[in-house]
Amino acid sequence: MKRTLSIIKPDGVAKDVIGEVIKRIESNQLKIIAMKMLQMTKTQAEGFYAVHKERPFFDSLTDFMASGPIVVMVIEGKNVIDKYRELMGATNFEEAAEGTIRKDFATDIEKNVVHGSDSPETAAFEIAYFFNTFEIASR
Ligand code: IDP
Ligand code: MG
Repeated sequence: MKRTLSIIKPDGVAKDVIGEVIKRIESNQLKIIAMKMLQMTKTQAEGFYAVHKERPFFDSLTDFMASGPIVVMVIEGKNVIDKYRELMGATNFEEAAEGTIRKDFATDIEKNVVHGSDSPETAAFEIAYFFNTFEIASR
């Protein structure tokens, strides 16, 4: 699998860093092959983050993810899953490396600007959660 799902979360959209995130993707040899803006319902956010349903932050996280518009993208490239997670930085922005998206724009462990799939299996599930095959370009 050389595709991953990226989300610019509601805080990232509110902070007007959509262009910044896209610039970092495109300037690191990764290609956007699908993209749209939408707002999830609470139920859709719960389905997306179902793997975290036992976590103490699940209710708050899914409220947050449904709180405003998000930008979802499919990104393609060599080693894209690891590469995009490297561009994002650690979950906790305080631990994120210099120059990463979360280090530069996040202000909260929950509201951390971006999401990226963490394995080929989750990428397949997460891409199909938002896009059908006709919505994904081949470039
Ligand atoms: P990831 O987004 O870096 O893969 P995960 O552990 O998969 O991190 O957690 C999913 C999302 O849940 C995080 O991006 C963040 O928004 C939120 N989250 C993770 N850990 C915490 C926490 O300890 N408190 C509050 N929110 C958290
Ligand atoms: Mg994760």
